[in-house]
Amino acid sequence: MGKAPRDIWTHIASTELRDTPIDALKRDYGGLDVDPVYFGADAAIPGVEPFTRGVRATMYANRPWTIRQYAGFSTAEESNRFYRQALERGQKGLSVAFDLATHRGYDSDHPRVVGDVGKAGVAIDSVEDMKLLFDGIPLDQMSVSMTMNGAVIPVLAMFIVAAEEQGVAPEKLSGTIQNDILKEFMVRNTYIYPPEPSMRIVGDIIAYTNQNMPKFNSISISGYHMHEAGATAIQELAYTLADGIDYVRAAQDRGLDIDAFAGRLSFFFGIGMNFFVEVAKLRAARSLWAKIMTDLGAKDPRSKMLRTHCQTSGVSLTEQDPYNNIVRTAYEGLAAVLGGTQSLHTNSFDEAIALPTEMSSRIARNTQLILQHETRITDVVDPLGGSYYVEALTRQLVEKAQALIDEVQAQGGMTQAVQSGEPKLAIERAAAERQAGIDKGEEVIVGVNRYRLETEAPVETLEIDNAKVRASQIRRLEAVRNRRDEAVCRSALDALREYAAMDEGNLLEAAVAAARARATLGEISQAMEDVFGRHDATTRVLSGVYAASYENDAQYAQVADRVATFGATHGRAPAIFIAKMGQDGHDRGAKVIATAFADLGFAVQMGSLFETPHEVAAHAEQLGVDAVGVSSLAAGHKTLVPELIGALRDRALGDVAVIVGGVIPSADYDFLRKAGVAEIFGPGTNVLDAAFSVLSTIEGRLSN
Ligand code: SCD
Repeated sequence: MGKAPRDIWTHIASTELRDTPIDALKRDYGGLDVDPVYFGADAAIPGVEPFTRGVRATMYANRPWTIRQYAGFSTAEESNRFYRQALERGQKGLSVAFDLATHRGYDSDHPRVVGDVGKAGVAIDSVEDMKLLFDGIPLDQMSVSMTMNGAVIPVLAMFIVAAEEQGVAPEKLSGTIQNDILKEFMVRNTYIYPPEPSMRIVGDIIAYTNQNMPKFNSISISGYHMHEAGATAIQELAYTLADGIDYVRAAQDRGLDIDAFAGRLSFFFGIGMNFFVEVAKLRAARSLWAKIMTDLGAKDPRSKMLRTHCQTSGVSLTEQDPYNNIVRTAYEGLAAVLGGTQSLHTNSFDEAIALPTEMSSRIARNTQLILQHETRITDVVDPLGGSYYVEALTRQLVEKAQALIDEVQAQGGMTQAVQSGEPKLAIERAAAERQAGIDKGEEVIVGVNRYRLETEAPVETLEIDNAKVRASQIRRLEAVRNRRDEAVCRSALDALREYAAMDEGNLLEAAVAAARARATLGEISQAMEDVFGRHDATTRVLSGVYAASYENDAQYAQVADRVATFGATHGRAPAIFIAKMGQDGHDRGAKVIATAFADLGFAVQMGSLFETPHEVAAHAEQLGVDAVGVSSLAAGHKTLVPELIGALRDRALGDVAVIVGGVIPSADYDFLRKAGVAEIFGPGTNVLDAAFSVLSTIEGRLSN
């Protein structure tokens, strides 16, 4: 006879609890006796492989999840102030958001990033910025997550040097670096180099942290961005775990022992509104990963634990009736916790509109504090374990995600699949189908396609003075460049370039030396770009998905008819160029619009990511379009859109209608209209309505 589940659990729980007796976890709810764990007949035990019920035996009964709010804006000083206040008010771990210039490896003085500096995250150009970011925050005590993938080498190097100059050795550092490049090629788009050298970088980081930073999680294998791009739960699970398989193989290929590094691989999932599916998704992820790691040769149970961070879903937030977002986030946060997350970010309610304010950040943080302190859900481990529904959903997700993982493996793994573009297209197809379902009212979004308010009260939003941030960054960059020993800095950069070219040596190790010598983020990135080149992705637009979802729909037919009439009158289809400007790589909305408009009969061309306003104007001229549709989700619109309109006018294209969509605070509408924008579409816009209105604008301009 094997040991009873409770005995096995008690044994592991005692280790986790150290000196605390297990009975200390028992609760009395006004005469109701509550144990820290309950068992069914299936013998599934929390803290035991395959960890479906959680990676720890005692879970939150012993230690709650880490409240880790993702934040960072404008300058290092401002972000530091914000972090310190958040930590005083109950936050437990840090999570740094960098601006898009930093993500893409550009210093703040680079001409391509004029609209991006300090927006949507903090600008980091050198070790001096990194030191200011963590000023007064002891890095041997605080675990720090950094969401960085493209410029991961200079950022991690600067973090290591900033800690060193605080007197903290690398082995004392705890935290996580995202370092997940495969999903960047698929959905998030902050890559710099082509896939192959990018995978080498991932491997170098795993090897370096394995050697020097034993408490640091070398990667955060992320499904969140797939979720946000519109992936189904099955796709998010399968592609994320398949990415994980490739990272493990990449590390094994360089001779690392799986049990030496696997315990520091971590994950990151998105949590949306489909409550029980999200709970089951995390349970399924753990059980799938345990099996995958066993198959890859792991022996140590710690190597098989899928430890994860979660973030509530940004795309589930609405611009309309935005206080509803507080409720949505609370339910999503609850799902993440019932699913057994290790760390959590809850979104601020105004994130569909602008950057979070102090007030909205406080509510977001308090949402977790209330879950931890008031609801008592931390008292019992995996309280949904044994629910017929949740267990059945978990099993189904395991099966279906496994089938998709097998499909990817049969094609040679995720690095191959990413280069073929298939997973990206599959996710885009799912996103377009979902959008059509919302537009048709089949999926109800309260305050958007049902119960909509007649007038929306304005919400206070935070605005970053981007020009001011850029000016101050440029001053600091100049000071760093003036003060450093140029020869030492050059030779460190040369060594890094050589490591890149020879395909040997550890790039992070070389970058640490360069960061110490005060080489800037842009210079360190450029040294590798000199060898690897910069990746230029081809943009593909799906067709037919929207049309198929709208078969026999009267409104769809009406808009398509009007587009056809336009064609008959003008001898050509209405032509629109969909543009993404600056370093904003969020292209889900742009892709959905491109697909839908093309299906409706528009002639749609989509630009590459990361274009400058002048490049977009040049395309518009070349293609002879009637309209340029700008999609902006990273707050660069007030700089980039007027520049585009100016560039169009310079080319005598003042008649081309400029249309803006995305995350645009309503307070900016007037500014944009005065600058010459014809129409603005916020989140939650019905795509058919948008198409109708764009067509009317184009017709209006042509008849003038
Ligand atoms: C935990 N511990 C326990 C325990 N629970 N010990 C005993 N009993 C229990 N019940 C121990 C753990 O073993 C660990 O110690 C320590 O407590 C900390 O717990 P943890 O569970 O490891 O928690 P944490 O340190 O917070 O780490 C969580 C992750 C980590 C592993 C998930 O990778 C992480 O923090 N990730 C965050 C990633 C993130 O913030 N990403 C933001 C992305 P040991 O370590 O000694 O074992 C934002 C983003 O991309 C937004 C979108 C965008 O920008 O596009």
